[in-house]
Amino acid sequence: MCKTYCFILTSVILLQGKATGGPVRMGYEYMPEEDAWLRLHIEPAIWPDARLRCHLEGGALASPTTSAMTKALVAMLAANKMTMRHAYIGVHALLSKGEFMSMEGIPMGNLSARWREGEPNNMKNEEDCVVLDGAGEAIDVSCSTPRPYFCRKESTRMIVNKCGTTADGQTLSEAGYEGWRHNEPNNVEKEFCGAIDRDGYLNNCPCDRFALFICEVTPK
Ligand SMILES: [Ca+2]
Ligand SMILES: [Ca+2]
Repeated sequence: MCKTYCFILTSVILLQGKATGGPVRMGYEYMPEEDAWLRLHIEPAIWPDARLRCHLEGGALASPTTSAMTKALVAMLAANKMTMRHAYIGVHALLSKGEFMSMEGIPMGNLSARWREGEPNNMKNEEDCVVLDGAGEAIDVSCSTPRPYFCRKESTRMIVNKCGTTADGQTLSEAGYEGWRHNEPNNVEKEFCGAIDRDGYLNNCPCDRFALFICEVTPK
């Protein structure tokens, strides 16, 4: 039974549901055809910032890699009444002018989405990023105009926790350390994530607070 807090020691993002479907916080929707999670960020950002934001969420800018992906991205625009608008995808030509590829390095020609008629036209010689429109067509655009954007997270990167456990599912006691700061966990403002203060004491805090973070890698 969860107490008044949920603790995730190594994750700054709290996710709910199972990796195979349930609702996930932060606006991600599960896509069974790809076994991946997608999110349409409505708040506009320039392409580099959109890329960074997806990365900070543990994913990458999404690209229409398959027809199912294209369909899903178009459906997300429609669900947000944005069929007449565009959103950034991961396709760009920032590494080599005119050679558009996805974040995964897949050339545009091997992706599912097709260029809108007349595109890419590289207007003013500054269109190195790509948006998807409500019809599922791609348009090259300037990277420096704020626009909505799509993020994708792989299912295997979703960490599902029980309340009061680390990212590995251990209780703090099992993990070997539960040195809370005096009067913590206090859950003063929906503090569902865990942090460690500079002096080594644990503290619960809101999951949307910007903070340094530590990753743990298991040697292969
Ligand atoms: Ca264009
Ligand atoms: Ca606290």
